[in-house]
Amino acid sequence: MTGASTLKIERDGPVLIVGIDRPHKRNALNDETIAEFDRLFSSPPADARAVLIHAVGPNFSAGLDLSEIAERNVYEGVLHSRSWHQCFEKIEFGALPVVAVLRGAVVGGGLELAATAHVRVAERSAYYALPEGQRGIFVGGGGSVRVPRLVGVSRMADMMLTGRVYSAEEGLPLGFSQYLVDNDAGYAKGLELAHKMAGNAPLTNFAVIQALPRIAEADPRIGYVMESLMAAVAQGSDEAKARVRAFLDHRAAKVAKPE
Ligand code: 1HE
Repeated sequence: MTGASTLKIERDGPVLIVGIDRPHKRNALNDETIAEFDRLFSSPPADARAVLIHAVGPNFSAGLDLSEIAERNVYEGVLHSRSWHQCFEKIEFGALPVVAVLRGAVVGGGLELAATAHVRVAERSAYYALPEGQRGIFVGGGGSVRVPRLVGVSRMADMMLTGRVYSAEEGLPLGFSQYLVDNDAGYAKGLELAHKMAGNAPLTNFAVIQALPRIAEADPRIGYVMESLMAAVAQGSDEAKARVRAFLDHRAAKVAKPE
């Protein structure tokens, strides 16, 4: 503990807002930041329904705080990487849907953190890179599992081997983000999306966070059965019945048609 928090925590109704707050170090993630994320996602406020992760300052995150790695031996390096895994697992597979607002550097461990979010909103200033190759290291925050799911193994290999950098515009169709907005518009867009997610039935959000990615990676014969079980659990809940009844009684919103 340094005493000075590296995360800025706020609330907007049901949305828990988490700002990475080390702008003077380009939001590089040091041990304290990871520990603070871990504590927060280990026991988020009971009344929170969604999370918004954003950057204080113009960069989402410059990745691992490189000033700390010189101190570690090989075994400590393994434990350090595992501490990121444990923390990021809590973000990706917690009970709450997470939106990340990306801007400026989304680099190395910053991209690994972004990949834990369920929805990513990129501002035009965002750029994606994995400079681990140039630094003589490797990803250690789950990036070799999560980043290929977003953009494919060959694209990640190219980024690590050649230092290739993708812009926010390029990143949208490739899967780095699902949304692209103008600079300084990401926070509002992310908050709007977080409120939408917070308005869902908690059991549906649970199914999307916990069941969907596991079904997508399961043997299809197992996946179909898991899907049927999850569907029946969700459908049988009182909240689902009330929401379906509201639609049939013309009391619920229709699907919005594209403009
Ligand atoms: C840092 C870090 C950092 C900045 N660790 N201190 N990540 C990287 O290899 C990216 C390294 N950073 C950069 O390439 C650049 O800083 C940026 C392109 C992101 C931003 O450039 P710029 O010109 O806006 O800032 P700057 O002048 O380079 O940095 C400002 C300060 O932040 C400076 O400190 P100062 O004390 O000299 O003012 C930098 O040293 C500091 N800083 N980035 C520590 N990353 C679980 S494994 C994950 C593995 C990885 O993430 S490897 C990738 C690491």
